[in-house]
Amino acid sequence: MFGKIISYEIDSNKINIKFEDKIGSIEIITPDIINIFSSFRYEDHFSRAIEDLKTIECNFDIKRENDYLEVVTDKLIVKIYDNFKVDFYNKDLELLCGDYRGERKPLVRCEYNLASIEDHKVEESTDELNIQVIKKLKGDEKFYGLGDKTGYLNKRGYEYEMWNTDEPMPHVESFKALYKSIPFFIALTENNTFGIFFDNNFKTHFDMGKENEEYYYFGSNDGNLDYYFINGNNMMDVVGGYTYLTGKTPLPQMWTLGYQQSRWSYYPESRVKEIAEGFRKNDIPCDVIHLDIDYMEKYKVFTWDKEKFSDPNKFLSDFKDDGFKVVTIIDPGVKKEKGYDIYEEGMRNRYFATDKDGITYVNKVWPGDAVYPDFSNSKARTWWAENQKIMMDAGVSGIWNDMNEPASFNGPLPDDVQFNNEGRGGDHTEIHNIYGHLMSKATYEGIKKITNKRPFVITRACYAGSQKYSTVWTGDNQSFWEHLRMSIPMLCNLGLSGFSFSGVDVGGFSADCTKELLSRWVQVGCFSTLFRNHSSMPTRDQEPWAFDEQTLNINRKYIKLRYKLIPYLYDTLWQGETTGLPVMRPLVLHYSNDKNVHEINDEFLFGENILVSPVVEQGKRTKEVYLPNGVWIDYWTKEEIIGGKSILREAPLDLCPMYIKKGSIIPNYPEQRYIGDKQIKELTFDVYPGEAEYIHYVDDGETFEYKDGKYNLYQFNMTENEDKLNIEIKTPYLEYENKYDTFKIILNNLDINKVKFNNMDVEYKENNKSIQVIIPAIQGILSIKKK
Ligand code: MIG
Repeated sequence: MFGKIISYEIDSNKINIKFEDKIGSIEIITPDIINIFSSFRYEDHFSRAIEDLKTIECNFDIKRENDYLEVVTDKLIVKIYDNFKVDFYNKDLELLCGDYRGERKPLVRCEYNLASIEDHKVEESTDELNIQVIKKLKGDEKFYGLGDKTGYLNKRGYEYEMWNTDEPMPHVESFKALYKSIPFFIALTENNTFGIFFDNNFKTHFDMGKENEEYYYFGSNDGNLDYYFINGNNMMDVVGGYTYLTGKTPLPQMWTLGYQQSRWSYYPESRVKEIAEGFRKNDIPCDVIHLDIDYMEKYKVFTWDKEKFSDPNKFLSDFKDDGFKVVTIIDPGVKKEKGYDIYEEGMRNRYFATDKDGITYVNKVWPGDAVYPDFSNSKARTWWAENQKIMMDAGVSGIWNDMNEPASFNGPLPDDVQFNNEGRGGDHTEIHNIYGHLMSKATYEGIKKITNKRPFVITRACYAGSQKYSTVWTGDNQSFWEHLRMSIPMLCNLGLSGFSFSGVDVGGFSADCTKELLSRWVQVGCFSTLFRNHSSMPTRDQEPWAFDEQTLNINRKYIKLRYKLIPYLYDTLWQGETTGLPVMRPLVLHYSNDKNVHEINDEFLFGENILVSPVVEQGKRTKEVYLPNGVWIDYWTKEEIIGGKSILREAPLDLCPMYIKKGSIIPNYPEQRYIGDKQIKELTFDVYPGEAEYIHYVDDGETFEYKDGKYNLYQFNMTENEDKLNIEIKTPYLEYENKYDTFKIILNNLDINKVKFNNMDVEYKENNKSIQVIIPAIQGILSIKKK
């Protein structure tokens, strides 16, 4: 397609290469990130994922060899051959990622009679694509990422499509597409790791070595050839590189980390209050109740059904005083109804998508005949952003965007539905995968401007980069054990794809939950950033108290554990704003040198220090737990276990196996009914002696003032030897007015003689296997003499 290399020219960080038949370019974004580009539709990237391509000025050399061009950065050697074949090497001349030179060899299937096999169809291979990059498989590659795809953690051997899909059938591992399109994956080989981000928002295909053992490929029939090779010393670097391009999950308001209760739908007002009372009565912390589509008048967005909620402002403000926030759902579909202001305004200003003749396009969703806001029109986005004021003024605290694949009841939107496409014009094939992305961006920007607080937006459909604007959930799962099991690899892969703030419907959306399933689900849900129990309209109740006393107790135990861990979670999110690392992490992210963890699907890390190995099978009361190298402490018994092996852990129904890495400092909150219930003047640190560095971060938990420096940092440095444990506490930065008075330090598994803080003896309490000391929250050295 490209032909032979003719010549090249350097244009700052970019090298434009003239091939016989086409121009290609390679751009050095950073010494580790290289962009490969050729225009098939647009001259520019026209990226929706990367809003600010931060190209770093860096040194590179280029020379022409016999049959290739060689580009050398501080980290990589890139060789470009005829036909725009590209090979990436590290500085040791090891091939990291090479283009495959042969033709694709589609799968050979045995011949079959179409009629007889109708019910047993297998997927046909994807034909040759206009834009297609075929990469060599070296051997043992594992692939991770790709967003919310079903199945297991490692995507090797499967094929996927990026086409945002609302699929009402139970999600199973053969699905090629779901609600989200994140065309990014990480490859892990014996010695190396790298990532590839194919920034193309048309329908794209990814074959991770299914068609053939010799190669994997990705491609599309439209858009540009535009991908980034992201190098890294380890998987963490690669996630860092990918989020350097597409953005990091920003720090949310702290209350969004509390427990959230939802159902389709809680109404009227009295029912919502009854649910809230249920939490108080049963001594279960809760921060948010969600209102699903029935709060609206005839499903008209930005309206209230006054029969169900007679005075939303009063209701929401009283509710807030009681410590409950309300999040309301907003779908994109705007009811086609004369006199409905949102519809009329949108029509007047031509804010809706049209058919190819310019007539407003109509399909059916919840309100009946509905029109689709054109979020690819910046004016329509501003209008949508301003509409958020209606909800914010009423006292709503967050917005939940659903149905934005976009979904439709009258068959899919035709390909030729027309959009503004930022003034360039474009059809549904181009906008489909970014519709949810642009909707959540508009929602985020509106809420930010109106409230000046960190917006809480939840979206179902999205594209790469939406993590900057929105939290995500994995859509309509079912109350199946299989879906509890699958939630772990799905959330882990979403995390590797940049989405740190994500979750699934705890208890399952469709189908009826059981008490055992809910008991186990809450043990996983309490470790996902978005912790929301949600269920579909006709299903049986699944609030924490909907079953028996035991189920209630288990819910209480894990929801309280979650609230205890909020400062640790918040610290992890704060760090993630710099590193891009997610909260829920597959073990392979930190322990990729240990082959045993490459395919662990039923275990994960919550931040770096807590390993969670939940039970995800009915009836199981033991769990095989793999502990990677190092020493791990059983959270419940404080038993120390040497890692690098599997153990069998007793796991009665109320116990989720959890392990803390030796050398951990974990901040804990006291019990609260909701976040902000108490002014926290004493912070507890749950310490697992060893070597550790930890930074605890504090800000107002709501606004953007932290960006102007209004925050506090408490830094801990722990060192240990035979007879001493030292914790050096520093306060390198204290610019936020609310400061702690004291720290309560819990030292686990220590037999001690004496505790001193800044050389003064301090009293300590012994409690079981732990020691407790309370010290002022100031700089100093806590030194503990062991027995
Ligand atoms: O067609 O608003 O995934 O969470 O409860 C169903 C009703 C529409 C799908 C969402 C689900 C929500 C439901 N919605």
